[in-house]
Amino acid sequence: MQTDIPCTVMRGGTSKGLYFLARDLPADVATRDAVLLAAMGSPDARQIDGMGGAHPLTSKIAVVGPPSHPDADVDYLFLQAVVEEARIDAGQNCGNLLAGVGPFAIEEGLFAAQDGVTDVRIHMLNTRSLAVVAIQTPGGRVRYDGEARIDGVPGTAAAIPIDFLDVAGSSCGTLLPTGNARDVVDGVEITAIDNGMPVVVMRAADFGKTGYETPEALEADGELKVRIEAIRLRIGPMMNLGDVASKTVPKMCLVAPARHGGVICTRSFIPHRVHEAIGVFGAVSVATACVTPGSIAAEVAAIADGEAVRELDVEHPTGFFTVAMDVVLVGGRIQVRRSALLRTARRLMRGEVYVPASVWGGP
Ligand code: NQM
Repeated sequence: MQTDIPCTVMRGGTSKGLYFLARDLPADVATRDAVLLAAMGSPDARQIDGMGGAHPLTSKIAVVGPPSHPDADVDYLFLQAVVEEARIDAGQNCGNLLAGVGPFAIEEGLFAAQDGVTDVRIHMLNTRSLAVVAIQTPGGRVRYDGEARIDGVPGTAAAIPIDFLDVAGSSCGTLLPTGNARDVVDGVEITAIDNGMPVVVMRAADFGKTGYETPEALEADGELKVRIEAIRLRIGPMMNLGDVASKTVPKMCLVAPARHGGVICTRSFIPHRVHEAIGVFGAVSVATACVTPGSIAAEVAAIADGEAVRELDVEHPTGFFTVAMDVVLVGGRIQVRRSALLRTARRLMRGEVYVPASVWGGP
């Protein structure tokens, strides 16, 4: 016997995942997680018995429901189905799946679209923060095709601009969680920062790397991974994240001087696989580090000071990620007023996902 659960598969930015209405999943968290593991096929390196794509970026879940925040139109909970462990992680946000939340909410009748462009205010439950996404809705219907191109996704699609209002320190409590723009861990200078995603920025050169290696080459370097993981385990508690041994944060980012006209070049460990691009909030946090006086990223990026609003092109293995930042310096400390960026998304499939009735018998 199997239980069928309404489900939509969407590409959100450079990720792909299953989108559910909160009401279609079990309310009990342990049962919900068992259902989601079964739906994804975790734990298994190939996720062969489920919908997961055998990579963290294609083993993601969005749970969307009515708003629990007075300024929001919908709630969004991001859940990472860990590929090779029987674990659903709610400890991070995902700005890529976020891009699909507006279209999904409209398609599912959670939020009414208007003719033209519909702004959807999304309450991101993982970080208790707000995003505003602008969805193209000619005639009140979601439009997916368009001219916007994002690196890491073939072709073009309708632009989904995203504005973040209050993500600084949303996971760690404050933008610079150690209180410093620079710390030394295991003899390596690092910058720990959280502007929507806890990220540790480190010079690639300090690990004997150029920072321009392919993700595959970095993933194959066992010695490098051991050094980076040791730093992650040490810095995690200093970033107010507690023991991070079995958490997906902080992300570890090697940086090097930009090579293609951007401000900085990145290779992101998320935290064990290496990203083919860079996460949305990961890019926002690195871009913020670039304008934070005294940080490792600011030193490597070497951009001019003084402008309050600017667009920063963060280079990654498959292109650029452009982040618009509105920041001010107050008493030598940085304050983020707003960050914005562009994503696209596409509805790929809608139907029912089946899980064994022994996992959940249904509502
Ligand atoms: O940083 C990858 C991704 C992400 C998360 C990761 C994300 C983000 O590319 O906002 O989007 O760092 O786990 O989807």
